[in-house]
Amino acid sequence: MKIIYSDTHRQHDPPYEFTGGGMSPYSEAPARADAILRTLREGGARDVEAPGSYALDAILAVHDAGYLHYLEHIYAAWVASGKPLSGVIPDAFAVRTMGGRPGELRHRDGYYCFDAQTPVVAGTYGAALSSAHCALTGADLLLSGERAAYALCRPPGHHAARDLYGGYCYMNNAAIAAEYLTQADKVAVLDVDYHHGNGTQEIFYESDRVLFISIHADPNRAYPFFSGFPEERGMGRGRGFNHNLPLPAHAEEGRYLGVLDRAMEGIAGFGPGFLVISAGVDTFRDDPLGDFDLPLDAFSRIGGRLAGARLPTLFVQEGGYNVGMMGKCVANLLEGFEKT
Ligand code: SP5
Ligand code: ZN
Repeated sequence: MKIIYSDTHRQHDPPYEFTGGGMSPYSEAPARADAILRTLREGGARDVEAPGSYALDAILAVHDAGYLHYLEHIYAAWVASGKPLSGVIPDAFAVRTMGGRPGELRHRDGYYCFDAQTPVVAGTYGAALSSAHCALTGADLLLSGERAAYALCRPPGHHAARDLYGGYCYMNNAAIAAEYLTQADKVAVLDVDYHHGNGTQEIFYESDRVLFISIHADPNRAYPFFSGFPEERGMGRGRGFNHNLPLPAHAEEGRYLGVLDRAMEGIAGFGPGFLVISAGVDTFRDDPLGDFDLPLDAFSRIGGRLAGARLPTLFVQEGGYNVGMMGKCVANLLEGFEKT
């Protein structure tokens, strides 16, 4: 299958994240995408293409205009007010009833952000835009009749909501691609990243054109903590079109595949024309951020299950933090799909 990739991701390279009460090296590093591409090439992949160019409209169908303006300009405003070059990390957040919005851009950090682990640096906006373009290019490949495509997106996207960033995500690549595909037919988004895809859930919460199903670590113990519970089923026309399937710590392959089978039944019942996979591989047993127990070869079997839907399928890269092994996880996932 075709791989869509751009080097532009490298310009998003924050030195630190604020997690666990202090600064540590940024987990969502450029080496992740480099490792995936290298492994896929070593496995014989030759179809690597650059993303096409798109008008901002395709992104504005999912994200708020003021939000995109903020992402583009906040770093310069932050540095101009004497703050550190290492990146924008807000220290006051617009939570719950605090919905007011300061007039000046430089005071708006924390209005569009929900955690302290997702810095904005000079290259963030360009990299996030290019990442979204990779997903859109993959969507266009499906529209032109390809059975599947893999968008090697970095930064990832599934935590980003209409006007909120966090969880290393700024633009919701999978949601942007899914929304774009709805011009042709209904779309199912299946999120298999270890973390709940809170952003994708929020974006399609009131939609009956996009079904969202997420299999993830129970938010009672895992990030993003405030979203991803089974009671969240959608609203209005979207009621019944959002499904959260949380799993306990140390979840093993048998249990995982059982839940995946339920998700695939839900997708078949919905009858979409396209399947978008938020493909995180932080479910791997040796991932530094996860606590599931999936061995490497589980990813081929997961890929096989996904292929069973017999739908044009777009894989969008999300998380995965074991730089030494994540390329193999992705290669197995895609091979398992292609062999089925
Ligand atoms: C896309 C995605 O997988 N986002 C995940 C965000 C979860 N962040 C939790 C971070 C806490 C662990 N920090 C470890 C620091 C080691 N450098
Ligand atoms: Zn994740």
